[in-house]
Amino acid sequence: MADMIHVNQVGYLPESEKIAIIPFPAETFKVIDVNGNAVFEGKCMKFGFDDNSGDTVWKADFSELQTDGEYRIVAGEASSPLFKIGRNALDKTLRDLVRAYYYFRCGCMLDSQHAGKFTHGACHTSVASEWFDHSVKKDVSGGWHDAGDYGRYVTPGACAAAQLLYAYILYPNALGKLNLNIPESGNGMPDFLSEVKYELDWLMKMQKADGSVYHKVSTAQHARFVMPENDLNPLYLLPVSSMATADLAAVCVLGYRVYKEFDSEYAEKLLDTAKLSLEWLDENPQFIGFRNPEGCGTGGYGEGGDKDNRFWAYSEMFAATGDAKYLEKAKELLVYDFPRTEFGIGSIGGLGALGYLTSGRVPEDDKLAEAFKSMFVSQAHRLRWLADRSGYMAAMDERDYGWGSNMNLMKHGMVFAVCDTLCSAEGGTHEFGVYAKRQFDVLMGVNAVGMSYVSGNGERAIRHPHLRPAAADGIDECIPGMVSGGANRRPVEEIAHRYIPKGTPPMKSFADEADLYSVNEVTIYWNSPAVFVAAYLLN
Ligand code: 9MR
Ligand code: 9MR
Ligand code: ZN
Repeated sequence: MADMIHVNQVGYLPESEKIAIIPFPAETFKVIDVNGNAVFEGKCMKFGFDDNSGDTVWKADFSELQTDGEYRIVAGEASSPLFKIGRNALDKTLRDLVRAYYYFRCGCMLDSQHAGKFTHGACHTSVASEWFDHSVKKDVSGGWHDAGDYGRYVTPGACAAAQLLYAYILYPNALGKLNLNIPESGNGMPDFLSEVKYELDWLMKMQKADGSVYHKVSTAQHARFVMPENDLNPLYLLPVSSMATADLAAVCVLGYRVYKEFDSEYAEKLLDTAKLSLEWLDENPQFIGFRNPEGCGTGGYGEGGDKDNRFWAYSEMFAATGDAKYLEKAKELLVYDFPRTEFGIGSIGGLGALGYLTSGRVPEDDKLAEAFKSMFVSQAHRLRWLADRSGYMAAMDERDYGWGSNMNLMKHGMVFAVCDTLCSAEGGTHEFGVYAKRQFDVLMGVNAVGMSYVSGNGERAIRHPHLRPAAADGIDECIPGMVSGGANRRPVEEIAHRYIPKGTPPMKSFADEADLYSVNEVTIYWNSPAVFVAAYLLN
């Protein structure tokens, strides 16, 4: 990549910090406008060797340039992709990231009025049967496909919906007025919430009469690369897990908090659904994990325990109702040592902490609230340390570059954003805001492969994600707004070494190849933390 200069390929807000990364020796750089005129010149600062990329890099700081326009950075013979500076520079990206959920919709047709050229027929509408007893059948149509595959799994779905709802709670200015051009547009509810509702409606269908929740619905094996309406294999409901049950309760009661302002009847339905699942959890304190039964090869999403899931559910229930008994239950779970600052699938204690902190029921100087805040702040300190020693300003250590590394990147961005938004009483935490922005810059092109990891956004954006409709639709252009999993130092596909030779540094272990699902798949829970960070930046 010695000929490349790395920038956020969509752009920068005018007052924001702006730093290009140059992976070759350069003393000076210029910013040129679309006519080739230099509008800014500066000196490059040597950073030195960056472990995770293997690059020796120089920084080009052009933060002073605040004039609206479209530019490139040039140094020596090399130039960067085109990017914008302006109030609206990130607007399309935020909208695309959210509109991606419309493209993930299952159970309905995507028509050209809303989907443009990326239409498809209604999919996965048949009734599903229980895996171990085919005579038990249920309509569980709807929701979002999980990812590049067509499975619909409760825990990742709840996690994505919750991250989106928290983005809305904390950054309503950025999200509340988005015009998404979805079938529900103009119905009186913010489009953003209509889209999330589409998933909540499905999640509620996954609940059984006794309150427990099926772990997932999918075909027995992943479909071939066909359009969703052509995936006609039978659908199965896989056994209940306590994680799915707790996550469903948590996200429904969180939904109650958000939707009651717009649709009280719907909000009550969410609350009742959550209560039923919580009662089941009370009566079933044992961990019920999940493993694919023999013959089922779709996403597993097993977890080693459910204390974080249960904590999240009780914390949300307290936040919504103020009932002290739920707070007691949540506190009892804090004797277990699950992480309190994690927002992603598999470890979601941080969502419980957010529930408590945003409940509006926390007295001044409350010990528990202070404890949560100081955990976020110390996590942010650790992440800042990582970012400061990264040539690309990425708050990532070597191990973070695994399957779905861009989720880690954006989760870390969320920690910085949450510190800035909720923990400022701690003093001095506003300094973390710029680190949230830097993680977003990394996603959008300030990385060692010089790619924007969001399809349709940036001159060198991913174009070939592992995404069945994108592969099967025969359209050259990629569905926009999809976040790639990103660099993975241990890709699992046998053919991966053809694209990513052994010994490639972690941050460079990427190829924009549809075959590489452990590198370049897209998922609903990799988009959601990116929506959160983008909404933070635009609020
Ligand atoms: O497309 C599937 C993707 O969503 C999963 O993340 C991945 C791992 O479970 O599996 C993909 O499906 C592959 C299957 O496991 C094996 N045959 C090839 C399939 C498509 O590449
Ligand atoms: O995102 C999941 C990743 O963390 C795991 O390492 C991987 C293997 O279990 O599975 C990923 O989840 C995939 C799921 O199984 C099926 N849908 C696509 C998901 C992303 O690749
Ligand atoms: Zn479908």
